[in-house]
Amino acid sequence: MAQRRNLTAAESFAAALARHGATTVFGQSIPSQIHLAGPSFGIRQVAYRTENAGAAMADGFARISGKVGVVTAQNGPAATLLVPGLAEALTASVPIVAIVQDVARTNLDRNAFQELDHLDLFKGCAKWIRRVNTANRIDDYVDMAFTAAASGRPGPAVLLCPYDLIAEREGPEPRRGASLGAFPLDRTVADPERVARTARMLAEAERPLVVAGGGVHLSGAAAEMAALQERAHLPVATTTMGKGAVDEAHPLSVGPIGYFMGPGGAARYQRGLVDEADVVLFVGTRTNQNGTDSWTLFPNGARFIHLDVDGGEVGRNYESERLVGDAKLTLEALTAALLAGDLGKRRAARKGVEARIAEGRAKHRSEAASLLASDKSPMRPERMMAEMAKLLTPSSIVVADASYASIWTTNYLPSLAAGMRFLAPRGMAGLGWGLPMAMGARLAAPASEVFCLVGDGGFAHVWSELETARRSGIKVILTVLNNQELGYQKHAENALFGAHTDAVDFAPVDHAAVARACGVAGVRVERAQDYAPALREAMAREETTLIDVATDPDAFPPITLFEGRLQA
Ligand SMILES: Cc1ncc(C[n+]2csc(CCOP(=O)(O)OP(=O)(O)O)c2C)c(N)n1
Ligand SMILES: [Mg+2]
Repeated sequence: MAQRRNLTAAESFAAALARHGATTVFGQSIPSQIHLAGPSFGIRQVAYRTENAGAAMADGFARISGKVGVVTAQNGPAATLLVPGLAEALTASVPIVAIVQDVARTNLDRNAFQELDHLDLFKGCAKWIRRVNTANRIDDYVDMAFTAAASGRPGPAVLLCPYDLIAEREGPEPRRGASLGAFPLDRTVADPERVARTARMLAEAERPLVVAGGGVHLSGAAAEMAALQERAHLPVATTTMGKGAVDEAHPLSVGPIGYFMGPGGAARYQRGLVDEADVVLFVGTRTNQNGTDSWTLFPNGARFIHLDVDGGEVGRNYESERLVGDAKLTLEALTAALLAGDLGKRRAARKGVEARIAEGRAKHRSEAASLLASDKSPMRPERMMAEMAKLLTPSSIVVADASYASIWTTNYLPSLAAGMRFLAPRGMAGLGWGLPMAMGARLAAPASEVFCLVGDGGFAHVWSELETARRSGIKVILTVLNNQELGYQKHAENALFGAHTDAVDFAPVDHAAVARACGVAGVRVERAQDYAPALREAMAREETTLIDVATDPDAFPPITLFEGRLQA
């Protein structure tokens, strides 16, 4: 620790970040003095190539570490490139503090170099945006930023730092001592009277269903979700963001539900449980379009209970009994209330529900069997998932980019334990997050094997970060699903309009060669039987490996929109 006397302004900043537990900051040198001061305060800079990717790295780091992600950027054009990543974090409720340099206070509003109204810029994609205007308030503002990011519904906070302020030779004495960098910062439990009432609703229901969203992971509530499932005998489905909330081998796990319950979908034959539910408990989900298959999934006559930390989300799309609070504490209270009451009905129903789920799983397995074992070349993604599934352990982390990659992983890779992590940029479903999010995840969990799957279109947004992985010693096992097209775009156009534009097909790209050019291992896979050995070799390496797999351009994931419109 540096001396606590005579700090420069930049050192005061670094000291405040360190106090909140920041040890890894994603940046590209700027604000330079803060990064120069960082190492004396135990802070490592991981230097991204583009700000887009830096924000996604901070996001992946936060999702896995349970700590607020920190990213820095220069004013103007660099700041604008943070917007996509912060938009994802805002929508997916991931806490990030973005420290953005601003022009010198004396140069405000006189067309200074790369001057931009950052307060306006970030309005649509951050929870909180402020400029620190005097050095002696640095502690106050850094603490406000972390508090905004990590309290309530987590999300991004932006702190603007004038160039001249950071350069001040004399910073303030540190005057705050709290550490606010872990989330959830505050846990509150929902109103006990409502907990008791909703416990009765679940106990007395004919066909109850629980839907676990990403909020379960944000709250660190997987153990409590598993306890509710097992002890109250309740079937649990998950959203894409909630995948991993329960062990999918548990006899009461329904699997992933949403807009991918068409042919081949993992939970296609569980639809009855969803369509016939009379009481639905949502936990930490936005009830968004994809998660509810455009709000078609649950019956009109059902009664809903919605547990969320953000009261504004409760009842947004389904009028609900309100449970506003932290998922972990409130699930614990709900399970206790259920156990204190009469669970006879649930116990009696359990065998039947389990049998129904088992039957649905068996149907899915037989429907998917030939694709899971397909020797076809170019390779079927289902076979890729079958091979990868054999190599996963509960501590593995799977990261998928937007588009088909996140649908293949959600439907065809198993959650092996409550709390296993599957990351995907489902806040915005923006292309390009996969690799940088995986890199952030690996930095947060260096002992976990991180498997990342990306489409060739999405990956093209972030090729440059392969060099970052190499330079910064970050290992991920990256598979590119190289179907040589913007698959989702092309297939959706075909399904909706019967034709596609000329934007959706690519010239061939050798991604393995791109990887080797950046100094990481690159392997090309043309035949199905070569994928598993390539994965195993990648696991044995210390460094990042890119596996470029030639995949079937006509492999359609189980998106319900495609049903009856596209022929495989
Ligand atoms: C930043 C961004 N741009 C455009 C889109 C629209 N979009 C959604 S899926 C998709 C195709 C993605 O292609 P690729 O990454 O190769 O994956 P594939 O569907 O082929 O597996 C596009 C263009 C988006 N989601 N995000
Ligand atoms: Mg593609």
